[in-house]
Amino acid sequence: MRTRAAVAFEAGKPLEIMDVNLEGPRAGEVMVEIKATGICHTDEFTLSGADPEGLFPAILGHEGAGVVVEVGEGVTSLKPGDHVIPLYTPECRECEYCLHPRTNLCQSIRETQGRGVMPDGTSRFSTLDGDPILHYMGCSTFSNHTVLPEIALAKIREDAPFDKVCYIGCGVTTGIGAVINTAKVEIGSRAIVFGLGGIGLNVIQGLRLAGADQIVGVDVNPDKREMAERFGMTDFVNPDEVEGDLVPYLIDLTKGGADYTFDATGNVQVMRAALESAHKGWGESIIIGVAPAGAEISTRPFQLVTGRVWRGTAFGGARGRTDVPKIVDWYMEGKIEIDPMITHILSHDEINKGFDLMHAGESIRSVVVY
Ligand code: NAD
Ligand code: DAO
Ligand code: ZN
Ligand code: ZN
Repeated sequence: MRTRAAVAFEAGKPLEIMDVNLEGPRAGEVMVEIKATGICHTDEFTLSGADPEGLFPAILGHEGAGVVVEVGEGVTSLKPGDHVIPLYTPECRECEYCLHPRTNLCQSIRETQGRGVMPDGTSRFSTLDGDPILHYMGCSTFSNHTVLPEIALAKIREDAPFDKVCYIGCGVTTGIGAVINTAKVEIGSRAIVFGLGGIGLNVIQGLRLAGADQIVGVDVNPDKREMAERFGMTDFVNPDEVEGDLVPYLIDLTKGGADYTFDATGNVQVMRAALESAHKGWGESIIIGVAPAGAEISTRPFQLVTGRVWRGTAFGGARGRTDVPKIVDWYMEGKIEIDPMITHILSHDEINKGFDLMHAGESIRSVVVY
């Protein structure tokens, strides 16, 4: 079939909105009509060329929601008409990783997904001239229709609005999951969140949900303060306004260091500050941000010898097919909020504007509605 997609032909160039060919689903695959897609910082990371694994030409987008239109041979868990959220971290429920209780990093299709192809090693997308176009993070939600493996789709309730729950496909789950699944924050904890963007705000609402007593937000952009307060931030720190070093200031503010700190910036200096502002003896620092190609983190090993813990998290430690439908329920039941964070709604043709808004620091989440 033909569908309309925003294609990334080259790093650093705007996406081109065009008709492309999409082959139907093969065995174990599902075709989905995407109804809405969020533009995440990670799409920009790839488009800008900072992603060492970035491939072109490709159809980017990994945060979306839509409806199943066709299922391939052997697909048993989904049928046409089902509402779904694509998963860039699949859940096969069979591989060594899925069976291990301490990770969500299903590896069953990791190698082919990383090469921008389906598990059989081929792409379903091509230009109208027949040149192949690659998939992205196994999702390619910047296309009106896409094909994914069955294990990379979470079935969700049908009354959930696509233009809101698409954000659960990455930002919401990553932020809330980092608190609940990775850090396992306890009631009464003190926490610091570095970076109050689309991920950091969800860390903040996760901390509120977990019952944290003190939630410090750190951002160089003072415009992020208001929204973060709305989601539960108790103290705001702009590093540019702190006299002297940031880390001792934060340790003082949290009465000895935070029980949990989170990096949601992708900046390696910030990651170091996050680790070092965690409490001596027990503080844990969780890296969420994705750093540019070749970047390295550093600290004095004594920081770890004296009891601080450095961790990372992908997709908030969530097992997508199991956890994403539950997070959709939390949203529908009013336990979590999404609407205020969706600051811009765009048409498919306006998708590049979403990247401009992100660069300007003017959006939290731009959502493209098809
Ligand atoms: P964003 O651009 O919306 O937010 C980043 C925020 O950090 C901005 O508000 C910015 O002002 C702030 N910031 C930048 N430099 C800072 C500094 N030196 N000190 C304090 N604040 C600073 O980005 P986002 O969508 O929230 O994503 C954040 C990071 O998370 C990115 O690196 C993204 O790639 C990554 N990410 C990781 C996962 C995962 O599974 N681990 C998933 C999605 C996104
Ligand atoms: O299993 O080796 C692996 C990699 C899994 C990819 C996880 C990516 C998480 C960070 C990227 C941010 C996605 C928006
Ligand atoms: Zn994302
Ligand atoms: Zn698996």
